[in-house]
Amino acid sequence: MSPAHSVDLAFWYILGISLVLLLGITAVMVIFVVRYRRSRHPVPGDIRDNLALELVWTVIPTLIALSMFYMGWKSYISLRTVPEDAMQVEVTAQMFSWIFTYENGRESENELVVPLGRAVKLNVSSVDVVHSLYIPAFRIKIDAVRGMTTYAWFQADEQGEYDIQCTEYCGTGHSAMTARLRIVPEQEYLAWLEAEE
Ligand SMILES: [Cu+2]
Repeated sequence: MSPAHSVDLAFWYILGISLVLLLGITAVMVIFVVRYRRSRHPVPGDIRDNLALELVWTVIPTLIALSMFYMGWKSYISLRTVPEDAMQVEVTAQMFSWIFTYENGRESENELVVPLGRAVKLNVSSVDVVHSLYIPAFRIKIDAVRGMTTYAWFQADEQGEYDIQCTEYCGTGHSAMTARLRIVPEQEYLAWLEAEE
């Protein structure tokens, strides 16, 4: 499963459980308010030392919380595990643009072009302040820090154009620090790679 897919799965799983709990708790609350109102039940029942009840309300929420952790953990692992055959692109952040450097030395500014169907590893750094590389379409977001290299990876199985944004406030030009990601067929990518800028 692709990282983007497993991130989405974790999101929908947690949202689904939240909805079930919201509706369930609200329904039980309304029923209790009506059924056990003071005019009908002036003396409340004593439910202390109900071992079965205590076990149920401890074990079930624990299992639910652990399963949510498991879904998040699995998507995190897939985001951090880069396929061995991934192509590498160096990403350099600066106030206020993105420089992409390819394996053959070609550079492009604010435009990341990658071939369809190949894993792409982005090695991210900064020449000045802290920036953050964000590609929402592929659910990846990683800080760009001077003096260290961080990474993210993705694989596109469809042609398309997507937004890249800086998501760490880095100065007055921060809001304009955007770039485009273009996914093109392999042949078009190779032609682009060899073309002069
Ligand atoms: Cu920035």
